[in-house]
Amino acid sequence: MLEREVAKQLIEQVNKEFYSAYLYLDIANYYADQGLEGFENWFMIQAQEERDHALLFRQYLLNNGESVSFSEIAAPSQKFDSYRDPLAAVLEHEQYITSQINEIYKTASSNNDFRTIQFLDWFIKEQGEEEKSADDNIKKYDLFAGDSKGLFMLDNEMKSRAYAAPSLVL
Ligand code: OFO
Repeated sequence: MLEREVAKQLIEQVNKEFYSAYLYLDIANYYADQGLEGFENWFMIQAQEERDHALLFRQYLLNNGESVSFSEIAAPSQKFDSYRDPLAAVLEHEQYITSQINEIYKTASSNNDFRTIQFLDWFIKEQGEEEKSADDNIKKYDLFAGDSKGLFMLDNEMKSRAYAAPSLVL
């Protein structure tokens, strides 16, 4: 069993990770509507990674004797006015998720919950990578997508992203 506050925050994080998956599927829908299949692919894979994250939090809770119940996942509500808008929204969202994981880390630290700290280490690193890739996407868009040829090439590059299962195994 885990400390109540640690368990509570971990369960909330399951929902936040599923929301991230939902948000990225919504963004994939947007790009699909625009005919940008590479961007769609990139976000379909990102959504899959977020689902993996949710399931890792779920498994960690179960492994520690906690029961998990799911709560409602909010509908993503953003409307996008340009191809760039979702990329900026993603960076902001990932920074928010980083802050949430840091909050769980703080609670685990103040409870001397070294097991949860060790579990969260993977997510701390993962968030660093996700913030970087979100920022890279914005930079690439700003550098290369100024005309339709550049956008076409960037879309092709996004198409090459392939799914890889998380390196964390519980
Ligand atoms: Fe789950 O890593 Fe992004 O949000």
